[in-house]
Amino acid sequence: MSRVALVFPYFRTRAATEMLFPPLGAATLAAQLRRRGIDTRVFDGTFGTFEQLSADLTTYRPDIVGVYSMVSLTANTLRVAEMVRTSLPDALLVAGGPLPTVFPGRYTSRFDAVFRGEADVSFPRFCADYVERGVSRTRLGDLPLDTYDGLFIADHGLHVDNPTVNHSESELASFPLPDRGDFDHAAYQTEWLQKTGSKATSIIVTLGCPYGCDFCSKPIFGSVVRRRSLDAVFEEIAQIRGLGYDSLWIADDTFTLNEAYLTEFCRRIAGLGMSWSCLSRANGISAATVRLMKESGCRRVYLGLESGSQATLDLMKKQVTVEQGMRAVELYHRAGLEVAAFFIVGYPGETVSTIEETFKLALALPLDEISFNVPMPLPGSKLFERLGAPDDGKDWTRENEVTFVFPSDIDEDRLRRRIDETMRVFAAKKETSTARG
Ligand code: B12
Repeated sequence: MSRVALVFPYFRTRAATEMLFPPLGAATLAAQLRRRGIDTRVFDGTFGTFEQLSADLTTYRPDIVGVYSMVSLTANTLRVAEMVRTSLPDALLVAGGPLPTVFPGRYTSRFDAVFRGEADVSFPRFCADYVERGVSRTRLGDLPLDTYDGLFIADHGLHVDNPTVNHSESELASFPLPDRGDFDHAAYQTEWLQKTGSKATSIIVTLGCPYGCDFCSKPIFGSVVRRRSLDAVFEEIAQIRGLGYDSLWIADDTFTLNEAYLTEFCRRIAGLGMSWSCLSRANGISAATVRLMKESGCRRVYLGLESGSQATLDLMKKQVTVEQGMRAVELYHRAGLEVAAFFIVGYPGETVSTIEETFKLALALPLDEISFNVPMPLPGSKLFERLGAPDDGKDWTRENEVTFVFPSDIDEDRLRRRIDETMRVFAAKKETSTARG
């Protein structure tokens, strides 16, 4: 029997900002592979160690090892690849996920193949063909390589660079639900219960984002928005509830974009005893919809307000105004929802005074949580194209640190001090308002 291993090479760091979710990409691919009758196991490193993962993987003896990667997982990805090469020399090594999608060439010296973009159909079909036809890793040319969407190979004398795909709504509706069977749900739930009092997990309901923010990269889902069938979504939610979760963290880029769809979602989730949170935008939401969100169990909305300076928002190509952001916060707050806001400070082109406008705004609004980041030139973003790769010795692996990975005129120490001060003032303000009840 042939076996496929899917590895999520993340080992929890216990950083204060850490949020733990089972990797949905691996769950999605596992469901598709199992539907094709392929013995598949997901190796989620989150609660274990590299050594444990290596031992478990070697014991499983997979024919194909697929590894998910993104900017913050680069070092771990390469470490897993080296380990597989040594312990399982015949296993086919395949990389996928956001960073391999943007920089497939960086992976070809360690991986036999890379899948770029949405791999729901292409990777499982490739695996099925590989095992059914008895192909080995040095004979990939025996497969119809030009038929797999997003496949990239530059090794063993082969050069394949197939276009990526964004699956249509009807294709998405025909896919199996993500298979969450291999995750340590007890560990995830304990973690969330301790931190927030509820047991949350992530779900993807809509794919894609039509906006073109300067700092954002949309490596997998791209710009074309697709909404999943709500029947499938609610079947998935029933499964999630069956696993013991009582809260959803909707990971969509733009969940609140379509009010009719959102309204129907609210109508169907109301009464399920499931709280939920999502990302929203500063524009395009009515007071009536916000009330419905609250009534249906929405607890918290995350807004990327980014800046208190219109000039900076324009630099970021946010396509919203500072006033729209303020109004959105008020709207959600008045409806009784918690509002969290993300801000970016130190954007290329910013001055000390525009940064101060952001701190001022963050303290003026009725927010429940705030966070400040310095810009991170994500591969695939316009910002990255302008700034290029990070400075030597600096990388993206540190989650949410105030460190510029590109040359900047902004005084990093001063900025860090101002962020700390603002966070302290915010915490004191929140304490006072809680005490007042
Ligand atoms: C949920 C999420 C998180 C969650 C949890 C992640 C988790 N445990 O899975 C949290 C909040 C913790 C998080 C944190 C961060 N995230 Co995040 N996150 C996302 C988000 C919104 C959705 C991911 C998801 O669940 N997708 C749904 C599944 C189904 O899609 P998928 O995983 O991409 O899988 C598909 C393909 O990639 C492919 N695939 C996946 N795995 C594999 C494996 C193989 C072998 C193959 C062949 C194919 C393949 O097939 C799948 C099906 O089509 C994405 C944005 C997005 N829309 O993709 C950003 C995203 C992945 N995050 C990103 C970033 C930068 C971060 C942070 C570094 C941010 C920060 N500054 O702290 C941290 C790093 C945390 C860490 N642990 O390392 C970037 C990555 C950019 C890049 N080029 O690498 C993204 C793309 C957002 C963006 N706009 O740039 N994130």
